[in-house]
Amino acid sequence: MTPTYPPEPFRIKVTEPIRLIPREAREAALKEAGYNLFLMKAEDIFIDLLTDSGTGAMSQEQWAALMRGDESYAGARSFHRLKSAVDDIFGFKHFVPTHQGRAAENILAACLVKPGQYVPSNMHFDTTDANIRARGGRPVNLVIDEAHDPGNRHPFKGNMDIAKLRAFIEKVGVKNIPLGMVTVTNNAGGGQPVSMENLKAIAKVYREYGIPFFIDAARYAENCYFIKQREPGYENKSVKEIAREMFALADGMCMSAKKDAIVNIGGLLCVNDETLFQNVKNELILREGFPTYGGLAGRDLDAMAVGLYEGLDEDYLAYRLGQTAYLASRLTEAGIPTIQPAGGHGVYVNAGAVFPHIPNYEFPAQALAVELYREGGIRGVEIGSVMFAYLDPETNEWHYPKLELLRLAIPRRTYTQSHLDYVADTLAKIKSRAASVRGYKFTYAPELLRHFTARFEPL
Ligand code: PM9
Repeated sequence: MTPTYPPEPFRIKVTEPIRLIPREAREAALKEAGYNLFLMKAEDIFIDLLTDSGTGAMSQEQWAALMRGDESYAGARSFHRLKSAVDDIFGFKHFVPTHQGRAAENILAACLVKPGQYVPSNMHFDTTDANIRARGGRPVNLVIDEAHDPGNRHPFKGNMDIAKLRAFIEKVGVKNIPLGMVTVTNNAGGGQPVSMENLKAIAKVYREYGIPFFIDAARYAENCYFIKQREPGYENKSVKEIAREMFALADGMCMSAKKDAIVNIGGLLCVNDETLFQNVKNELILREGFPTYGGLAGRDLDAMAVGLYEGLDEDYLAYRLGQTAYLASRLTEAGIPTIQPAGGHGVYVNAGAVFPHIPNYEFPAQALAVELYREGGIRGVEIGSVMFAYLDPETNEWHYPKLELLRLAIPRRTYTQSHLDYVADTLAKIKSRAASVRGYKFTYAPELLRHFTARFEPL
């Protein structure tokens, strides 16, 4: 039974018009963009579920905070307001702001990763994966097997397989692992949470081997709310207390603030180690900006300071996770297979199962992304072989991800129940003509992060 749609814990004060352009115009727009939805004009999109990153609605308090922005080059009041929030919520010794999450990853990889070294995680997301590869490193995904089974309703499908982690460290040797990570929630694997029990076990293993432990914290607040809902012993703790417990396990974290800090731009890099912090600052100054603004305007720092607290609000989190659960349930009713249970920030349609006749090298999830736009002007994002297949430099063989997914990411505080109903109804229409849909081939693809700029042709 579909859960009740949660009433939004806000009302709408500003609106932004959206429109569905005619079918022929959608067809022409697809062709012009080389069938890559990243290359389309946003004005040609009706409902945009490409990403929940930087696409949410800021609150009245955040807009007010923008006006307080102190644009001093060094030591701005905005920095100190952000520092007070970051220290309070995360509790690391040091931090720098960055312009977004990948900038924090780049700095971390520049400071720690040498060619040939490995960085284990449950699953790295695309930019983390690419930043490690860009330094000659090897990202390694050690998520539990249940993560690859879309129907398995394990409550913490983002967990790392601790036995695999130990075996991996023993196999490649500690000296070849400059840092270990975990992504909360696990975006590449369905927005699934990691339990506190698993986080403690991960921290224990990394500590035992002397490997610095970093959390990719893009959606930490959603992860902590799942812990509160699903993990015994946490039901009476606040999400903020759970977050403090989680970060106390790690040596640092990198975070795209465009997700759970509900800002349009921004990121954070936190560390405990003094020497690493010095190196981080030097790298930051070279690439981003002075350590008290890190590539952002003072007003952005203020919006982030407010958004960090709003992202922890439990009424908001209940509504947010209720919204994704509602969409997932509507799709299940329509017979559309999705990763179960629903993720925190989006619903992941199992495109490989919608189009079983399209092989992974003809990109079934890309085909579904194109159909969703063609049918209803809706933009999702492929999380499958376009994004994650890679050529192994040692064996010269292509490796394909285990699942071909179309992610429908829900921007924060942006769309309503009727928008989500429209998405579910549109997917149901595509399902009824699924057998006639064909795959795609590349006409252009760069080596790293190819999903952003690749072009395709229908087969
Ligand atoms: N995630 C997302 O849509 C935006 C880029 S890909 C369309 O999910 C994690 C877990 C992320 C993430 C971005 C980043 C990078 C790091 N870790 O986009 O650079 O999901 O702020 O963050 C995107 P930035």
